[in-house]
Amino acid sequence: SSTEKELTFAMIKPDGVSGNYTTAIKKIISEFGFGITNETTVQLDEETVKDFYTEHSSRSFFPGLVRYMTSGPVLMMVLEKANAVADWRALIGPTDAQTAKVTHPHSIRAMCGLDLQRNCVHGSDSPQSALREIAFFFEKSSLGFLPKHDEL
Ligand code: DGI
Repeated sequence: SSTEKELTFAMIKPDGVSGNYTTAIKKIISEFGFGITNETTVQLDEETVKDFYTEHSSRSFFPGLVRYMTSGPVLMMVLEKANAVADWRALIGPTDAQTAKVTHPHSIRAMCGLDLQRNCVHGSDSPQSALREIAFFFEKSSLGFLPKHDEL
């Protein structure tokens, strides 16, 4: 690992936003030394979610995933710190929130996730994914990253 700052893409999913976990999650983000360089709240549409999760398009859970991710607003954030990608993944815990409650009880998904699908938060799984996901949702400009989607 390096002391060089790194960016990752984080999202509080619809159940996290509607369950009022935003403040608690942002407190964890700040306590663990991440800077939030950009954030925007949006209502994702079906097409955007299908595009974002295109690697899962042939899976049986895909329609449910799209329905869930469009069920309410999400909060998207660009996080910055050394080792941001791996450190954010470690903080959110395993994909299945039920597993997280057993194996990673202090993780964010253990705190606010419900199950394998409704797991409350997203984090990029590699530095390459992080750059792709940030570019997918944010436009780089002289002002920094600007959201590509209409803000709420
Ligand atoms: O990177 P993660 O979000 O931890 O996991 P992923 O990239 O493998 O999957 C993306 C999302 O798709 C995940 O957060 C929840 C959903 N998902 C993945 N595998 C399953 C799933 N949903 C259901 N219902 N069943 C699955 O097997």
